[in-house]
Amino acid sequence: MNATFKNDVDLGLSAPTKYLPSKYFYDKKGDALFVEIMNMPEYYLTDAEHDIFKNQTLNLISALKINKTINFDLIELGAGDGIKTKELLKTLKQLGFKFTFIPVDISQNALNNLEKTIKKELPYISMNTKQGDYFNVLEDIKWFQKPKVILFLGSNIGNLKDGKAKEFIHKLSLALNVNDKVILGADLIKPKSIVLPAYNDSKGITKRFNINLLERINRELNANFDLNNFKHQPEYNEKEGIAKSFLVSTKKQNVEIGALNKTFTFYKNERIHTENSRKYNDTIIEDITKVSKLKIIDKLTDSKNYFADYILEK
Ligand code: AVI
Repeated sequence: MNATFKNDVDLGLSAPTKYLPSKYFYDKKGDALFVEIMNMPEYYLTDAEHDIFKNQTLNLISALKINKTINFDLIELGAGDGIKTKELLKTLKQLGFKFTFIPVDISQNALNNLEKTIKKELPYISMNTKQGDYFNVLEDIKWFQKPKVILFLGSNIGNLKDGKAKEFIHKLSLALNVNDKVILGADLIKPKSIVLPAYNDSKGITKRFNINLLERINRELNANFDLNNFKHQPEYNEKEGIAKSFLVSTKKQNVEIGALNKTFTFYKNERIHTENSRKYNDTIIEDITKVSKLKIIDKLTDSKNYFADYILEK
């Protein structure tokens, strides 16, 4: 993991347009900041998807067309804090469905926290956690024998560029058997006045979330980023539908990364692209899924029409 982190940081900061992969946001501090982000008033995504899971649980379950007599695996990719999923787990159990909940996350720390809360609040749920990168985990779940329902919620897909998202959906499809289902959570394209504040909150939590990536490089790769010399700059335009985050160097500066034995120069106003958060409509989701054998069979939206959970079937 550390070797990949080191190589990816080297690649990103050596590129003509500097970037850092957003998957590295999620160390222990980043996980905690992301939980704070999900609870902030500006970050409408969590409430919107929670609205679907809480108020349309039965519709969601019937859209999945699961056979009650057969045991299945409910696999959540990028499990996070599980607040939405708990609504589904509770109702599935009440209705007598038989399943094992398998949350997958890149962060072992996030999985440990989730396991603790599920054991405390829903002790009757059978659960196995799995740590890993989504792409790698798909190779393993391919061999699971039982029918599968995959949860890929929170618009996590939006952090992948469209090409990568297609590759991911294609790989996901290859890991599934006929009749297996996917719930794909997607934040919908909407005006800048709603989207941008979600990535530029008034308390500066998203800024700390971005800056933590530089702190992580300092901590893990023995670097000397001066965190005061970078500012957080998100942007969004509705036509493109992608919220983008940047860290901007406020002056010309050199940064040494000990683990790479290299010095990187940042010019005044030079940007490091840290994240894309794509927003969707039906056409984009159809385009991303059409490369695979997954078909859209249903779509549920929240009461404000901010967010959609697409039900896909192989
Ligand atoms: C995890 N992912 C869907 C979040 C998003 O909205 O792109 C990550 C995030 N970045 C800044 N705020 C939240």
